[in-house]
Amino acid sequence: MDQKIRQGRNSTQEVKLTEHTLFIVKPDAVARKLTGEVIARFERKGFKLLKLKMFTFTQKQAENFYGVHKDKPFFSELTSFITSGPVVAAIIEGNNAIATTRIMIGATKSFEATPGSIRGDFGLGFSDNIIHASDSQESFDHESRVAFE
Ligand code: FUP
Repeated sequence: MDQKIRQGRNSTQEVKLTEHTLFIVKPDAVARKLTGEVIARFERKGFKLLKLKMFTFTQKQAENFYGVHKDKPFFSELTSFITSGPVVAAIIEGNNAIATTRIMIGATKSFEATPGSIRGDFGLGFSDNIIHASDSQESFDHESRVAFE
């Protein structure tokens, strides 16, 4: 369900109420015992945790999960990193979940991510950048299917 919010005299903003998104605490963050810190940020923000799962990606699952990047030069680095240890996947619910979560995680390169964001506060890596989050409804549908299959 969407709701229009007035922003001044002539503009409105669409807010997607009870939208869902997926985030994955990556192997670097699980190994550094940051899982609780990361999940807590989403709970404190007001999101509702709907599903939580700890698992280790198989190579096949990783290639499927990151299918959009299959022709990129960094694809094998990406899949070898995400399969390197356990991850924690979560599905959360809340207003504008996809866009808000992307703001909360920060820029892809952790060393450029704004302090206050998750990557900005906890990491310096690129592949090893603490957290993944879906960037669209389409990627949420695909990624949540792979992670919770
Ligand atoms: P993000 O959505 O912020 O996780 O970033 P992308 O979907 O653009 O990239 C997916 C993952 O690939 C990122 F976590 C980082 C990694 N990556 C590299 O390792 N090298 C690159 O050149 C680009 C991305």
